[in-house]
Amino acid sequence: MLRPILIHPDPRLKKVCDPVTEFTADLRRLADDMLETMYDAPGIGLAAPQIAVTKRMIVMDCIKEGTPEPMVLINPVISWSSEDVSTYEEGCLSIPEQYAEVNRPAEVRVTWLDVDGKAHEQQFSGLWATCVQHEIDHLNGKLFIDYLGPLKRQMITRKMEKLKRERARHP
Ligand code: K1U
Ligand code: ZN
Repeated sequence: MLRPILIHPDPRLKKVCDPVTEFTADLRRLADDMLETMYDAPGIGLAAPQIAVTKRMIVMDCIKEGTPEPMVLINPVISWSSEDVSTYEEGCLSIPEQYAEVNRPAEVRVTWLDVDGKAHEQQFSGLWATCVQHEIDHLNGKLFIDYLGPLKRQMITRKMEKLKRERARHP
């Protein structure tokens, strides 16, 4: 099932999300809904708070061409970050059509649980590293515009307020 994606500014995008403690059929359905919503957008990642679910859960697939590689990460934790930094022009499904360069560690090691509660650990590099950090930020109420200066951030926020007013007038 497709879920509506929240648009910034929204207080639900600023919350620190709760860890997942129960691995139920509902959780598996939520993971399926998140992947469907991400592919439909289209996007390369999606975090649960973007669909108004305050749980520490993200999905990603950074393969742009070829066989898809959907990933579901529950309670993800960055256990190591490289000193090397990479710069990527990021976007966000909660901030449509706005892009800005963000510096982040070029490589990260992440631990997480899958939908069965099984533990995993993997090192990410390239776009996968950028995306997993962007998505984990969402779980802590942080958006990529929080890395920008106040003027740029305010300009984007005003554009999003206008977009939301227009969408409310012409749903
Ligand atoms: O979390 C999100 O809002 C999803 C976001 C993830 C992301 C993009 C760029 C850098 C870091 C994290 C997106 O997927 S925005 C859309 C996007 O990047 C894209 C869409 C279609 C094809 C390829 C990329
Ligand atoms: Zn985002």
